[in-house]
Amino acid sequence: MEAPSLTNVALNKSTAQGPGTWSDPTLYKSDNAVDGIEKTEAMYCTHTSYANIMWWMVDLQAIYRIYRVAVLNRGSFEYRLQNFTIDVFMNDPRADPDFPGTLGNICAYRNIPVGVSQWAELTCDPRPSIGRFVRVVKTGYEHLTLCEVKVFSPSIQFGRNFVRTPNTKSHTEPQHFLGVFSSPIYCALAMLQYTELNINQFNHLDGRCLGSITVSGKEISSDQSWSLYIED
Ligand SMILES: [Ca+2]
Repeated sequence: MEAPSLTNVALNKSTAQGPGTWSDPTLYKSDNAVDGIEKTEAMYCTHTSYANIMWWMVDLQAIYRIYRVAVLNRGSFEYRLQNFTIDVFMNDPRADPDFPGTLGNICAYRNIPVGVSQWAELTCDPRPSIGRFVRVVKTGYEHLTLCEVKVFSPSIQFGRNFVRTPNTKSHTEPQHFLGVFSSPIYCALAMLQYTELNINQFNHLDGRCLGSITVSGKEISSDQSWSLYIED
């Protein structure tokens, strides 16, 4: 299966930043990073106040498989944009009482400073990160400023439909063991991290999750402990 074409799914989505917006909240607002304007003077950028943890976050309003994130640094005080992490959450992490001290699924970490008015491209490693909320976070009592943030994903994600066939096991090889999970939804999410896979099967008794590419009707059997999920 070829590499998917990626688009920026963060554009004009809803954003937030903390610990509050620096100085004038109407000027350095968090949505400056998703307005599509790639100017790097401070007034076009986000700008947090400072505390032990500074963060900026976008709600993609759907679950996406995120391959990489690009951030545009401002044209002055550029040294501030270093030692930051990009993490991804399925649900709004602000609901967690420990927020912003909670850590999501880490897409990437960048320790070296980003240059003046430069883009930094961070690839989610070792695999795409799956989630809805993408955060840029750093520690250390220093403002976080971002002039634009792009989140690259296949544009249609998790609008993908899977048709469940209960009491069915596929024996079509190869079957990739994806883990042991408590629910078929986690099995589906695990499968989506592998672009080449589009079929999964879940064992309701022991939680085993298997992924595959094709399914052959001849190699399906009735099995009460398994459900087969095939992309529609
Ligand atoms: Ca902008």
